[in-house]
Amino acid sequence: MLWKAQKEGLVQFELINLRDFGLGPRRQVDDTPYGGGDGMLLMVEPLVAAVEHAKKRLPGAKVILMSPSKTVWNQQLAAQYAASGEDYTFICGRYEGYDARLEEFIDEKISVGQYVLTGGELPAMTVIDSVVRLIPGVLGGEKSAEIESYSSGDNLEFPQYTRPEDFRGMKVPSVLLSGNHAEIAKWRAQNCKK
Ligand code: 4G4
Repeated sequence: MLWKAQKEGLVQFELINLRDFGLGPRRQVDDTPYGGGDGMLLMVEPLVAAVEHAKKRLPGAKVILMSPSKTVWNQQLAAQYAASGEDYTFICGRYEGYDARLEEFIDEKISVGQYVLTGGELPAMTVIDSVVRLIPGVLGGEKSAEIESYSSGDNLEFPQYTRPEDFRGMKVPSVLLSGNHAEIAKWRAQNCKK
């Protein structure tokens, strides 16, 4: 869907490879932490060079760091981002983290949940997917009301069925086959999962 949305000019993605901003002949992007400790950190120079490159491409873009803490992503934020018309740059961390001086170059930190992953790429993809599907025209023929039912927080989700009418004796509620739209709406209101 994201690929199709870009082809249709509804959204535009650009990938920046941190390695292109690495230091020295080995294009180094990571180093050991001062004061000791396990593992490696992303160095501030390549990170800031990459952010500044992104800023040249999109001067007004908000810079978001995907991180295991702070603000947790939700449907309300997805709706805000989708409606904002702003550009966004997502920084995806790796290793054990990043040099703290990167913070100066970040507008917001966002987490997709209270768990740690090896990199920020999947969180960034999650955020991007949740925003792009809300851009008008991305999901063919979808109504804004359907979007609202999720973003209102109280999930107005009702059970849905498609063919067959009878699966191993489990039947589709007959009201849904009745064609009576008032009755169907009533049934759906009464059967919200909540
Ligand atoms: C920044 C600092 C996001 C980014 C440290 C990123 C989980 C989430 C990372 C790290 C992430 C989330 C490698 C610990 C990358 N993990 N929940 N990992 N680590 O959104």
